[in-house]
Amino acid sequence: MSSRVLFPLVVAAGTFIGAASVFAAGSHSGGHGSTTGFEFGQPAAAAKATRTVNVVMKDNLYQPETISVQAGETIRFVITNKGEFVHEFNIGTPAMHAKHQEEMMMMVEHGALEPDKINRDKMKMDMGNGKTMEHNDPNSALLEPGESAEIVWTFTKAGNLEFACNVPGHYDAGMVGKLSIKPKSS
Ligand SMILES: [Cu+2]
Repeated sequence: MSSRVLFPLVVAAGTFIGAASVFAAGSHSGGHGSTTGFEFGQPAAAAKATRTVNVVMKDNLYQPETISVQAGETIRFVITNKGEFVHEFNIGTPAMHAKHQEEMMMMVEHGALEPDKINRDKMKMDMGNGKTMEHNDPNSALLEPGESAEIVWTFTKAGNLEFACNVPGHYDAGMVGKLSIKPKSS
């Protein structure tokens, strides 16, 4: 099945989610808790990176599908969107991704996110509560076709995370990979 069809279908389904309840859950820029409140680590300066991991995004998959790091490592992820649609590389727990998917649905409903285009001006619009839909989470890169970005991240503790694309429909279509953080070797 063509993934070209999937996106509009999912958007139509999303209209059943009341916009008011989505706003109540917090705006996109403020909805993740504080940007420093990640349990599994924090963003770091590029100079601190000890290893580079290249990630290619396509419609709708990642290459590679699994990434393994060690607690204590600082990884420079170089992410490139080689697909025909907007894709995201977002590091988080399954619960974080579920919440982010609601926020992304709101971005679609407000015209900030189209299948192959990010309307960055619309994301900066004040939603009436002093918050915007701006996508500036340090654990995420949201990219149009052909774009690249880097995330430098220090992983502080062992555990299992996912890197995922929370553009509506993509996670469910399988655009999610395993990110395992092994205990620090002593
Ligand atoms: Cu995607």
